[in-house]
Amino acid sequence: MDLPLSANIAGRLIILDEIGSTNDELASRAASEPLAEFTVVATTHQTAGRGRLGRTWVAPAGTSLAASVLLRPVLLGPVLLRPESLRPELLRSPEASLDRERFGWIPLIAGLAMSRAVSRLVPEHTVSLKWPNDVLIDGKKVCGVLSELLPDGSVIVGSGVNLTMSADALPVPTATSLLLMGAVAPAEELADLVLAGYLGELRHLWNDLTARDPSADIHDAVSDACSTLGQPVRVSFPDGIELVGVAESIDDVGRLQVRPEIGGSVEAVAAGDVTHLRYE
Ligand code: BT5
Repeated sequence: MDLPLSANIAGRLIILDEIGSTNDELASRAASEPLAEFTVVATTHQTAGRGRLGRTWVAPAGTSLAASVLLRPVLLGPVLLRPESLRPELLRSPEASLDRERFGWIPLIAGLAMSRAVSRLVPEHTVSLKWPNDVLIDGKKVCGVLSELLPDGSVIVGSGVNLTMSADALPVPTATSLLLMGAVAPAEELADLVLAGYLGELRHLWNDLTARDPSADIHDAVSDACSTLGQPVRVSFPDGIELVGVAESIDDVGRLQVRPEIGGSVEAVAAGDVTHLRYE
């Protein structure tokens, strides 16, 4: 496979015919060799794709893009540092120097970057971001994002995008693909358009997020794109507890602010599965 547009934008682009998980592959390469920021591992045949919380990401061979991007907030490039942490002795100590609070923005900017890339290919449709990590076309999931922190403080952001799946090949009824939404092109061409668009947008957003004086633009752009806001939602937490309420806003560290249906004060949700109740 050849992805010429994406190769121009990635720091380094590693294209594989087949791989278990692009996130795992990038993590193992990052552990064994120094890799530049925006190194990307991509394939259209991922055999052991992972979702969040041990779930699986499934796609028939050749019908989807799986791409993982390496972000290095500590060691290279723009840094996610507080100004008071800019002492040289702290630069290689993730625990001391990373402003972890702002890591909640990483899946959100990845989802925003992907929703912008996807919307160019399906201009007739409504593309939105479902907090925290799904890209939806007309309310159906076309892309999921899995962000993972490595021991050295680097972050891998993996995205799966459904390109040319037919309706009967969709893994779940809540999914869709670019083809089903009218983007007609071979999978390889769609993969390159999506990945190049995504990487270009992600570079801008990442630079903005890691600027020492980040603008409010990211907060506004993510909020504008996020179809979860204003909706009745059910949040399922990893421990099994559920919260039903209305998603009101995203706070300054990327958490979803939910006003409980049963009353009480607004709860800030950092991690959880959100169901849009209007779509149930
Ligand atoms: C996600 O998890 O949505 C994150 C998926 C990330 C996949 C990428 S591919 C590249 C990189 N390498 C990896 O190994 N992973 C990343 P979550 O929110 O937990 O959603 C998972 C759920 O989405 C599943 O339980 C299914 O219900 C549904 N699902 C599985 N495959 C899907 C698909 N192809 N399209 C839409 N929904 C799918």
